[in-house]
Amino acid sequence: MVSAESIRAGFGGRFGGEPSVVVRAPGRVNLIGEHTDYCGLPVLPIAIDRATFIAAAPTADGILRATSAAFPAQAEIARSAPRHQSEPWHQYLSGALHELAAVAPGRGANLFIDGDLPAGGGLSSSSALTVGVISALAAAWGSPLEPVEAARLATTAERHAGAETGGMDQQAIALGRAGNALRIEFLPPAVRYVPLPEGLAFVVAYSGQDAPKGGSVRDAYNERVVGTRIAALMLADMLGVELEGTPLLGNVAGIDAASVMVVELPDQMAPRNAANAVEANVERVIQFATSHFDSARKVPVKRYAQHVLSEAERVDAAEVALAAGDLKTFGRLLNESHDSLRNDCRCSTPALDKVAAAMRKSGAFGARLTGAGFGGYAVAACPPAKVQAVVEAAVAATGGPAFEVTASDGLSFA
Ligand code: NG1
Repeated sequence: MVSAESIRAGFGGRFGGEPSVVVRAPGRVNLIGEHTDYCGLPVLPIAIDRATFIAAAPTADGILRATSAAFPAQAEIARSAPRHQSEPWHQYLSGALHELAAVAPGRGANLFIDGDLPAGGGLSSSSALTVGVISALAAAWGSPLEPVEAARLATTAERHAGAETGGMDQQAIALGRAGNALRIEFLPPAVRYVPLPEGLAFVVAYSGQDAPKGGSVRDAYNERVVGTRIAALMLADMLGVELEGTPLLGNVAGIDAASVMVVELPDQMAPRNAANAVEANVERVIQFATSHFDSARKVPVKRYAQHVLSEAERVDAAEVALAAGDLKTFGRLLNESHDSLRNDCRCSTPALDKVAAAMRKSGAFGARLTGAGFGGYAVAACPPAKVQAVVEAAVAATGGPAFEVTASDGLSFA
């Protein structure tokens, strides 16, 4: 088992001496509110009892050296030129260095990274790494950050790594609280803790397929970001609403007519055509990480918007169900979320469908894919007495791993 002691020993074995800082950055499981954060609409995740640990010590030579127990290839990145990493996990280190450029310039650091948080998609191992590294480096360089600030910098750092991430994962990791889910809002930013009722346990199960953000999944994810921005632009135009900056469905979701007008959206549209249609600058749709996106590429619009607007309503209903201890309703909402992700957002896979169905059948209140989808993990909500049966059903369906997770505290110094 990985602990603060084992990570200190690992650091000593690799670099010699003691780390000056050890950070624990937990993973997260999103209970409901999928593909909504980048639309400015709420999410309901928990931080979990699996984490990535980062041991750090400052050096004087301006080089970041990092070894991971889980990933190959030691990183050696000059602070003066942190870009262009070919190894996917090095991209997150490079993004972290970019965000910390103004902190103790010229200094370097040695990092040893280990943990029990599986990579593979859905449990936020990339964000745990990024939030943890930013927090560890800032502390090692004498400028410790508030967790919420580490989350903010990590969100931008991950966008530099190529996915136009919405910011849920980094905040859940930074601000998680044992026994609670977090309702995270973005327009305007706010976090509210939602106590989890008695009689509710969570199991996560691997689908058997990796969904790496550094590869093909990045493009599929960004396509959904672009499709929902086109939807926001078109809906605002139909409703006669002026949107500033990035068009987000969250800016129109509160308008009653929006959920009616959504059926009028085109099935598919290219960003360039959408911008022309409403006389907007196409840069508002394609920006930042998605700037590599081909503005002439047609993307689904209506069904992505239908998923997002219905999912935002399910987040509200799920919070009410948790407050009332109505776990049947909570489970039904998870199932409906999965169906919408499969049918409208189109980000499920046969393996995710299979493992979610197996967990439901074995006594879960409900089950759904968690995270971006395309592989990775599913989550089930179940009575504590059913945890074993749900784990066994999941392993039988896809080969596992599957295990219970509990809502835990966020980022901490160990
Ligand atoms: P995962 O697949 O867990 O990395 C991603 C995004 C989230 C959110 C979900 C979909 C990153 C780092 N995270 O989560 O912000 O948009 O997909 O709800 O890109």
